[in-house]
Amino acid sequence: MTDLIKKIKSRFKERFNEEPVLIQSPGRVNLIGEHTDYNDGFVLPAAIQKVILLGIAKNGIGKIRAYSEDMDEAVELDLNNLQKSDKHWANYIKGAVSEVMKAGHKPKGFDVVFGGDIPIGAGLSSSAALEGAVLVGLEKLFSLGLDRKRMAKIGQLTEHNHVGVNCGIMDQFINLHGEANKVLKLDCRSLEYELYPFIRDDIKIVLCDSKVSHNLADSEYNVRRSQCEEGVEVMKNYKPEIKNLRDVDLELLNAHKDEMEEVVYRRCKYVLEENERVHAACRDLENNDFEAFGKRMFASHDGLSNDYEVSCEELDVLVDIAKNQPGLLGARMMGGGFGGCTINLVEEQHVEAFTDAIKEQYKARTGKDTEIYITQINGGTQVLQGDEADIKK
Ligand code: GAF
Repeated sequence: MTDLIKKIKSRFKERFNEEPVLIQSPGRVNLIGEHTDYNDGFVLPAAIQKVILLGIAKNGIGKIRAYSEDMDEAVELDLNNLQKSDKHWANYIKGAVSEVMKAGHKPKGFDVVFGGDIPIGAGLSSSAALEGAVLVGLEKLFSLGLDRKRMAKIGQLTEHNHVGVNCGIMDQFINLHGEANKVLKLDCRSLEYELYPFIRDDIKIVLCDSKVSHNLADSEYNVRRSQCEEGVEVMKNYKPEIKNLRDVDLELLNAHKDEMEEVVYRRCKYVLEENERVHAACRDLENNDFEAFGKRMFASHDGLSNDYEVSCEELDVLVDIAKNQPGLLGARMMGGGFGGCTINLVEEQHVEAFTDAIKEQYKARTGKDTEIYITQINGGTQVLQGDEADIKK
């Protein structure tokens, strides 16, 4: 981390001749509760130690000048005429600023340099990390009066209006509200949340990166969302007060199963079951019952693969290999799907053998290499001050 801080500071000095404010912004994992957030359901994510570090300072020239350390690319945007950038990453910055302005705030020109170690396209939410870092940075520089919930909503609007993914609020919310050693159960309707300690030193969170990212991901994501809405439309005919799947139970869904396409039924059924799994998994955490927790992760994966159909061969293979390893408590695909990582709970003494087995067997079965990340749960986005910069990781 100290190296990253030095790198961002010296790049900032070199490009803009300034001392920036430094923001540390994490990636995320989700223990359970997938594709439930945009149905006003429940999720159980945590912020992790993989981070983006962003340096930011006012520039007084009415422009956004941004430089990505990892891409080695720079952009310059006019604050009074924010155009879509041909650099994909710049649209997260441009989008966040546009949404802040749309909400009536008036940020001024600023410079940004950022880089980090959240793998891109691995489903660890590097995009929400960039949005969170920019928003916390803008608040720090211009005192706009944005609280963290508001920032999470603005991050989500950035995805909807400037990236084209109709995502839920999980990624942006956990990025801004995560706490070290705790998972966060979020009610995606009320945005109320509870934190659950996750401090078993003998159990590690191991991420296996499939290293694939199928380009179906964004389009199919939006299709899933519409299918859930289609199911809701049917049930609204019987209970007009229903707003979305949050207001539906299995009994009602099953009663009207024949009035919707079979695929729509399966999508809705998965979401209702997954919400129940989140509640049950939190009870498992309270009881320190990681075996039960792990079983729910497998059930979640089955639902995502068979009913929600957002897995892919590589993710299924990773879960299948994991299932047979000693010390494995639970495994599932994580995030939007169609690639990215699986999340695995592994007993510490077995982590090394687990890692070796996954690497070897994944290669043998898919011809591909995997990368394994052993993560720890960290705090949400924060401004680093002075020496703090060195002790936060
Ligand atoms: C992606 C989205 F951005 C989240 O909002 C969430 O829907 C997730 O996929 C699936 O649970 O990360």
